[in-house]
Formats: sequence, C-alpha cells, structure tokens
Amino acid sequence: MEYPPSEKAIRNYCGGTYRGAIDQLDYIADMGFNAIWISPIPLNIDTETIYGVGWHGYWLNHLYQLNAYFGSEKDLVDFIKAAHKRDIWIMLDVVANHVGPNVTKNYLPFDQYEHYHQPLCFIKDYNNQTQVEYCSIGNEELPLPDLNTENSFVVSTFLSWIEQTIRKYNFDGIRIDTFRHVRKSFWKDYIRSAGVYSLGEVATSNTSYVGKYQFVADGVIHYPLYYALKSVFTDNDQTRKSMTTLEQQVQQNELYFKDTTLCGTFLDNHDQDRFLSYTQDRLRIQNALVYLMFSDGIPIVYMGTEQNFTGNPFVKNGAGDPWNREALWRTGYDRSNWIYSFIKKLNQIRLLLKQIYGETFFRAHQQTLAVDQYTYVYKKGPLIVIVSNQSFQKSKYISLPCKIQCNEWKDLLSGKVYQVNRSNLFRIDNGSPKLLLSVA
Ligand SMILES: [Ca+2]
Repeated sequence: MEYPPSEKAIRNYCGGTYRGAIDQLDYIADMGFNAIWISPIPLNIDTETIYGVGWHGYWLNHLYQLNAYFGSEKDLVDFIKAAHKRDIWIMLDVVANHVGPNVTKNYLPFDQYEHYHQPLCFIKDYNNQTQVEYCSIGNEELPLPDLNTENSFVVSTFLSWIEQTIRKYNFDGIRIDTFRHVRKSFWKDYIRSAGVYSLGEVATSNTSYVGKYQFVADGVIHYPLYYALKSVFTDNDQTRKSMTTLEQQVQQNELYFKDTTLCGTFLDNHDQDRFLSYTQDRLRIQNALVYLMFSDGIPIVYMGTEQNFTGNPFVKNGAGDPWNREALWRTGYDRSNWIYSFIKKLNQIRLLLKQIYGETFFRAHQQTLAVDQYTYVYKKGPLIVIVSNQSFQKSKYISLPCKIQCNEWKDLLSGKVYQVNRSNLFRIDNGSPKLLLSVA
C-alpha cells in the first residue's frame, strides 16, 4: 500500500491475517509483551459505506460466522496456540451493544424487529443514561442499530455465544466494546458466562462514572488517566498541564475505582489520536512510557506507538480514526527503532520486578512522595518512580523512604547507582525518568 494511504484505502481491508500475526509473534514477544488484544472475530458488514466497510470488526453482520478476511477457523486456532506456546495470552474484543450500519436488514441471528431498541433514536445527551443505553451510536447518516439487550432471545444468544467462543478458542480475556451502552446487569451475566478476565470500555473522562463500571467488570479501560496523560505530556506549552494532574488522578482512582491495578491503562488506542502526535520530545515520550508501565494498572501499548506512528500529517485530524489504524508492516517491523528498544527495556524491568517481588509489585498501589508542576515522585511497592514532563534548571531534593540502612539506590533505567546522605536526600537535577530500587 502507498504511504500515506488514501482515506478509502484505510477504511478497507489491507491484508492483515491471523497467519500474518503468527509470523510476527516474535516481534511482540521480543518487545516483552505477554498478552495481545485482537479485533472482534465475527463476520462484518462488507458493503461500502461513507465510512468504508467493517474491516475493524465492530460492524457485526453474522455472529456465528468468522470474518474470513482475517483467516479461517484453523488459522485463528493456530494463532492462539502459537501465542500460548510463547506464554502470550489473547484478549478478544467483543461487541454486544450494536450491529453494523443499516445498509442491510440481514443481521444474523438478530433478524427480527424486536431484536432492536425501537424506535430508532440517537444519543443526544450523554448524561441521560436511558438514552445512552437505548439509543443508537453512529449518526443519522449511518446508524449502528442498537440491540435490544432486554429481549430474552438477544440475551440468551449472547450468553451462550460468549461461553462457547471462549471455550472453543481458549481465549484468556475479553475487552468489551461500548460497555456503558448496555445495562450493567446484562454485563454481569455476560462476564460470568465468559469466565475470563474482563475489561470494559467506558470512554469518558469522568472517574466517578467510569469507576462504577469496575463493580461490573474486572477492570475498565482507564480513560480518565488517558485524558490526564495527554494533557500532561503534550509539547504544546500553552495547554500542557502540571504533573499534579497525574497525582490528582491517583486520588480519584482511590476514591472511585474498585482496584485501579486491574484496569487497562494506555497512551493511545484505535479510537483516539496517536499519542505521539502530541509529543515528539524524546524526554516526554520516555517519561510518558515510564508512567504507563510503572503506575497502577495493566499497561496496554497500541500497535504502532513503538514505531513512532503519528497518523497522517497531510489531512485534518490525521492522528485519529481512521488514520490511527494504519498497517504496521510498512515499518518492516524494525526492532532498532529507539521507542521499540525503550519499551523492551521497560518490559525487562517489569519482568525483573516480577521475578523479585511476584504479583505483589503490580498489585501494590502507588503512593505519592512529592509532586510539583514538572515532577511527580511516588512509591510503588519497593520502587521509587520519578517522572517529569519538562526539563528544569534548579535541582530538587526528595527524601527517599527507608526502613533500614539504604544509602545506595540503583536506577534500573540507567543502571547508575546513587549515594544518598544520612537523611536520604536524593537530588533530581534533570527531567529524565528514574526507577530507583534500594541496593541491599
Ligand atoms: Ca445499547
């Protein structure tokens, strides 16, 4: 495919398959990741619309048929087996709120009038939960009909489908699309039928609203943190917010989430602008990635970030959908890219911490030690994390917490060992991120 691709090309299939993914598993494994989130697997609407076809998987046409563009049933089984062989888990993206756009009436098995919320309406007011759950997403030009998730046929169909699909293919987790658009009691039954880790998508910045959904799924996709990260690490001097924004978000997490460490954290995804369109500053990228990988939550890196994807600079809003969904292979899966190498290093440090402290490291909640406009210092279990969004002139001193003798600290990122004085004062004199462990 040409680069940059045309809008029509990027809203259509361009060749990604389960077989192709098997061939590139080492690219992911070598970067240190041990789980992959894949697109929805059912057959999608294939009629050309103003937004292309259902190549992304969110436009259901037939629940019981696989999307043949991605490969055969055997290809999918082989892909999951090949991933499991490398101890990589697979999280399946699932949709139960809606079907594909109304260019057909031939949705299966949902082919009856009563299988949809009637009459057709659109969500005008996101504060009105009835509208959010009963009206259609999409727009008047191209509605995505809203399934009647109160109808007993729709409910029982989805419950048995998810149970059988998880069991048949051996999926390890589910990412649930449009989670806020269906009643919570439906999802409780759905998640119980799935029987695996569940991660719900609630795409809003309101922590108290998003937090409530963690009493339904194991985790939610941490949109409030996403908005905070974007505002803190942008290169735009006019709009960039203070690092205290991150610290305030942590306080909100503790108030409203059941357990933030089980949520999915991210810098960007297929629905949002490429994070690297907001910053091309190496120091900021490093700090943002360190925060992602060493704060509370399960970090999710969207494919292409490791290759410094920024979207399409030649079109308006070129960092968002569909320009954030371009194919990875034009990069040649380059493993010498500095971001790829940096993420790999961060994953190696996560693995080291797991080997020393086990799961308790990841489950420990971060505790603030100090924060100012440019720098945030916190403790996560035994690790001291120092992140900044700006380099600064004047040195800062932070008192490192210490139970016994600990006058030497090793920065796991640089390998450097620092001596601190008797009062454990550590000097921070630039904006480089640090991951400090006491040298026993
Ligand atoms: Ca709905």
